[in-house]
Amino acid sequence: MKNYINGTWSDSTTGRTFANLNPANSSDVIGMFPLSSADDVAAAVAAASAAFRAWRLMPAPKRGDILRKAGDIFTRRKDELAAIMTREMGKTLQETKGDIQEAIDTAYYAATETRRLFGYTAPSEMDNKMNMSFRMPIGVCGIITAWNFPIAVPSWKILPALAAGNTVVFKPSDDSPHSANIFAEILEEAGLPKGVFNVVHGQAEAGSALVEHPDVKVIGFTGSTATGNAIAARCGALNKKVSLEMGGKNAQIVMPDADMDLALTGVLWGAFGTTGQRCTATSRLILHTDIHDAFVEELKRQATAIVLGNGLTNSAAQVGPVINQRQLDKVLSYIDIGKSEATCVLGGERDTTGDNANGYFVKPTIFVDVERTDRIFQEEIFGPVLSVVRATSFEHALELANDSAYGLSSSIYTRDVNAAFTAIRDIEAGITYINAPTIGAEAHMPFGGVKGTGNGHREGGWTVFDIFTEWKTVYVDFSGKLQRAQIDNY
Ligand code: UN1
Repeated sequence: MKNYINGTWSDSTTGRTFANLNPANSSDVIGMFPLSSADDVAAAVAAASAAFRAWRLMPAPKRGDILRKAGDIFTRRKDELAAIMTREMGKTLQETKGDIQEAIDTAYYAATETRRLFGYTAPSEMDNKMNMSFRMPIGVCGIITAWNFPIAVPSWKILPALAAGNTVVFKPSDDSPHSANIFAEILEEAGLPKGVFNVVHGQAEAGSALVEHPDVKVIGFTGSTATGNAIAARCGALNKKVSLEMGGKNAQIVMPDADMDLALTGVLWGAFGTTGQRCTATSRLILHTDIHDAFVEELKRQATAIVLGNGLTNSAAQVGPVINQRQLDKVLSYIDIGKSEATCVLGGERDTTGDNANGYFVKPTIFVDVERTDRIFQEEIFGPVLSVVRATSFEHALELANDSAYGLSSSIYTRDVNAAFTAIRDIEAGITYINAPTIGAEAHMPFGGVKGTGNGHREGGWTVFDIFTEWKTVYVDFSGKLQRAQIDNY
């Protein structure tokens, strides 16, 4: 399988490749992909720079027509692409279909926004003069993303970037390269001109070449906090715009007046859906002391019944594997840390039974008696591991929720309207759910987090255009004479 540069499928000039493995069965090799170098990145950036000249001038609603068509093709290829995605990154078919639906929603939303992309007008302080402003495309955007949402998360960045008139070089995760190639096929079939969208596969070498390239004007990144911060430091030095979407340590609070069954289904989905591998996953559960013991008992009972398995071959599977050996090692080492810090009441080990023997499966794991200073309370694990803490009051619950370096998503289950609104106001997170789990963001709403999660940008919704456009301010003076601002009018 190949890179996609200037509308052509090509190997890396290095001739080197990497293997894409099925995490549910590591002996299943999906394909070899190019391990690209700075030269390959440069070829893609050259194509994107050349394509920008015409693409930026195409009327925005015409660009929107292509994106709408891409949405139609994603819809047509949804089942086929879901199977490809499940095979390469492990979540169940139901979830991979949801991932693609998020891209479909984004495509239609971005297409519609091409008829809006509103600017502002404002009165001038002078006679016979008008002031207005327009959103302008920036140029070549470098997009670097993770594997846990191989289509949805790239779509949040790529489709609005294209809608606004930019061109794109996409460096997908080396754990989900096949999905990225389908993304390219779909945009090509939708009629995107050559060079407007390019895919360069690889690892850190390709990613950093993209960040460093002088003709790449914006970087949109989703991934680990360590990598994101390193990218931001380089972008700072190079004076490049950068949008970061990084880690989370999201908390669900359950108050004694909550609907307990609802709160249970919420945490089961939030903590163990996508094998806990969402940046929005529920990794901390804050239980009010009055309901703590009963809730933990019922949670344990229901989590025990979760079926782990290969989403392609086991139709009963509810939770898939973690993504690769490295992540398996990381999750298991956090479980060891957890066992030294707190009490493991469920799971706490790898699952190698039956068909899961060759996959990276980890049993849903729950720790109780977790303290706020524990590493499993503070650090992002990105696996099916839930840390439960006890809160003695509502105020204490909020304090625990906010005791985090991250601030992406959050949730509270309560029937008390005052508590709900106080939580909306006081939880330090980009997203707060009331009586719903920490996962489930919709494509047309701003998505992102505060504190260590991001750098002030929001993908999704109308806010994504703040990342992928620059403002042009225009003054039209029709007075026929020199009018000196701030001088002649006062
Ligand atoms: C991510 O984990 O990077 O809200 C994105 C959600 C999904 C998106 C998650 N719609 O959980």
